[in-house]
Formats: sequence, C-alpha cells, structure tokens
Amino acid sequence: MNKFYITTPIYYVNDKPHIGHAYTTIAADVIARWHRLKGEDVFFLTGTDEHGEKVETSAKKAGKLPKEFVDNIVGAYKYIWEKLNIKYDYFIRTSDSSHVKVVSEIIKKIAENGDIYKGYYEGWYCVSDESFWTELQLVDGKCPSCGREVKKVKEETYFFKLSKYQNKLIDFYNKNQKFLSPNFRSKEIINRVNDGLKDVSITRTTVKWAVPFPLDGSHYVYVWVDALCNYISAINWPHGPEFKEYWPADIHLIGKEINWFHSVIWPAMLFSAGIEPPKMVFAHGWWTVDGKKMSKSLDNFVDPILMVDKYSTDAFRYSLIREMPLGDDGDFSEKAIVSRLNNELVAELGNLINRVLTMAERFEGKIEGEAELDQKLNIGKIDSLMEDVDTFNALNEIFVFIKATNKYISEKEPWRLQGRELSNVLYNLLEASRIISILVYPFMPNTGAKIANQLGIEVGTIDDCTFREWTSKVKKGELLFKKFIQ
Ligand code: ME8
Repeated sequence: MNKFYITTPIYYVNDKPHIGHAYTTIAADVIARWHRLKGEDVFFLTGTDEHGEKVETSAKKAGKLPKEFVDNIVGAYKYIWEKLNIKYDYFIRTSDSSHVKVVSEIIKKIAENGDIYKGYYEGWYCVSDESFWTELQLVDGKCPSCGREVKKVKEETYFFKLSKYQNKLIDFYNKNQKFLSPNFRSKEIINRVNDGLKDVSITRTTVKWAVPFPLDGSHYVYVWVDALCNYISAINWPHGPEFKEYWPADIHLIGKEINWFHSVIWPAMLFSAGIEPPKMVFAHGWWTVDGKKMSKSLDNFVDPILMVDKYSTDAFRYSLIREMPLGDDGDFSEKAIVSRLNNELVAELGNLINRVLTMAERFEGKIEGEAELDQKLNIGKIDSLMEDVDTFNALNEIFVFIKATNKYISEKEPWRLQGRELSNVLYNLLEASRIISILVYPFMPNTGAKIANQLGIEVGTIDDCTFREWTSKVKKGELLFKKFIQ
C-alpha cells in the first residue's frame, strides 16, 4: 500500500486562527482525503508552534504564564479544525515533552557532525516573523517580510553552518525537480542559494520560553529550529515505526513567506543530521481581504468560524479552493462566497442532485441503461491534477462534469420520455451522481456524504468512479445548499 505523509505549518499560538491558517489546513485536508479515497495509508499532520519571543510576549500582555496562555489558544485551533471538518491524524504541540526531546537529539547530531559553533550575533530581529535580518535586507528600516518594526539584537549565540550546504542544496534541487513547488517559485530560492549562504544563529539567550540548548545551559533553541523538527518528532524519529513508515514526507504545504526556512534551512539541517529530506515543499500564495493585507492595525482578520456559521462549512471550504490556484495570491471577499454558493453550489450541484433524485424517486421499475455520460468524465485528468497538488484545476474539472450532467438533462428532456428511454437517462444520471458524491467528498465531505446517503449508498473510492450497474434505491432528503439572500 502506498503511504502518503502531508503536513501543514504548525501555527503560532499568539492569536486566534484566521482565514490564512484555515486555507492551508483545508487545502491539506482536501489532498489528504483524496489520497485516502485512493486507498493510500495517509498521515496528515498539523499542530501548533508554541515557543519563542512572540508567544512569550503575547502571554505576558495577557497576564498569563506561557503554558497557560498557549493551552487556551490551542483549544481555539482544535475547535476550528473540527468546525471545518479537518481530519488530521495527529496534532503536534512543540511544548510536548516528546517533541522537546527530539529537538535536543537533532541538535546533538548536528553538533556531532561539526556543524555548530559558538559566535556572536549582531543584527535585526523581527519578533512577529521570529526571523533574523541583516541591515541590508531591511526595507525602510522594517522587516522585509511582514513590514513590521524590527529590533536590534546583540548577543552571544551558536551558529549552524548553513554555508557548508550550498552545493549540496543546489545539487539536491537539480535532482529533485518537484522539491521546490510550485515551479515558478523555485527560481527565487535557487538564486538566493547560488548567491551564497550565511550561517544561521540557532540559539538565543534572552528568550527563555524555548527548548533548552543541549550544549550550553545559558542558551535556548531558536524557535524556527525547534519548529521545523516537528515534522519528524510527530512521527517519533528516530526509532518509531511511524518514522520508518511515513518519512520522507510527501508534501510540506506552507505559505510562501516561510519558504526559505522549509526549502533551505530545513533540508540543510536534515543533511547534517543524516536524515533524508522531504519530497516536496509546496509554497502557496497569500490572501488579502478586500484588496488589503490582513493586519492588526486594519483589524481585518476574517474569522473562519463566522464564515462557517453564515455560509456552512462546505461552502466556505469550496469557495477558498475554487477562488484561486493554490500557488497564486488571491483576494478574499464575502461577496465571492455568496456568489459561488448561489450560482455554483445551489444552481449547479444542488439543483442537479435535486432534479435527479426527484425523477428517480418517482420512477417505478428497474433502472437500467447504457453508459453515455462517461464520455464527459476525465477521472485520469482529475487524479493527475490532484497528484500535482493542483486542487483548483481538479475542482474545476469536477465541475466540468457536473455542468455536463446538467446539460445532459436539458438535452434529453427526460420529462418527455418513457419506458426504456427514460430508464436509460435516469441510469446515466444516477451513476453520474454517485461518482459526483465521491469526487466532491474531499472538498466538501458533508455534501459528498449527503449525496451518497440520498442515493442510498456509501461514499465510494476513486476506483469506483466508473459507470457500472445501478442497484440502489434513492430517497430524497433535504436540499444540499440553501440560497443565501442578503
Ligand atoms: O509562520 N494567506 O506560523 P503562522 C494565506 N509558526 N495563508 C496564510 C496567510 C494569508 N494571508 N496568513 C497565514 C508560522 N497563512 C510558523 C510556522 S512551521 C515549522 C512554523 C498561513 O501562525 C500560511 O500557511 O504565522 C502561512 O505559512 C502560515 O499560515 C503561517 O502561520
């Protein structure tokens, strides 16, 4: 059986999750569910990044101890993932003692390999991104990634010899063309690595809400080094059966702003520790809201819970995936959700299933026929798009089939037909609906299950997406979607 290991970033617990976090996790859930429907042994990991200055500061502001503060926000994450129907296999928290132990062991391995040395760091630090910057990298004196204030850091530190891995990384990218995904984002990373790599500071002395540095009691591990290790601590590196089964990860799905950590620092750490790198880092694009970047000052973070309560889990999941290709940037607006809900989910999918069930329920007799609509279904194309992590085009292709099925009804005009002719059309429509229940399931699990239920069957697998005999008895239930009226 093929295994499939997919991860999301582990999110900072300084604040509540917003649509950006929801997007990555929904996309990973869609991909994981697709692979499960292919019968693969899937491991889907998400979790929380709990250490570091940002969380330490937020806890202080809230007047709480860091552990008490993070426990509270982790609850908000788990609650949202349940609301969004996210079926993860494991939730990692970097404050877990098993994770802390792995971070320590990895650092010892890297040190044994001669890749850690003591030095002095002087430069700038962005607390929001938990990242170090040189004077030259700053833009108007601010963080080049998020645009926020940076602060001067001058401290003794331990460095990781990232510079040593320049050639090895380039060689690795050349041999593994899918590692840097999507392809159009790979140039930027390759150019920066070719320009030369600086060793990176991996400890802090001033931040104490962190993993203790195993080589020196007055130092603490830099939060990014701690966080990246989650992908292997969660599967019990080095001796756990899960590590042997699932590593290397098939996809680390992340947002583009943390690509450098995942595509450069992480594989270099793994090279140093003698561990195989993941197969793919897929850096997706960024959402703005009504044309603006989400920020505290604009107070325009969109709460996924509000969206789900207003439009339903499936309409929200669907709209996010349907709005833009996974690699691109996009703009979020409620108007777009309403329009997709009313014009696509209600008018195309909901209407189709409702019409088919109404006709099939009234039909007396055996529903037999010859496959005709199978011509309109390109399951090979949909699967290969999903294998390429192209959830956007895969969903479009599924809707091509849904539209073709609606068109088949208007062309055949089954209400004018009788006997064998009517049975034939109904057979095609029922088989198409059964296959649609499977295809939409990874994107909209509630809807896929509802369609199957009304058809009197269980949601099938990808292997079941071919036209066969129709044997079930349908029973129309409630409408799949309700029109949203403002
Ligand atoms: O960076 N559009 O955590 P984080 C799309 N703890 N996706 C967005 C987004 C937006 N506007 N905003 C956030 C961290 N995201 C680290 C990760 S991993 C070892 C450590 C999503 O809470 C996107 O996936 O800041 C992005 O990479 C992630 O949230 C950042 O979450």
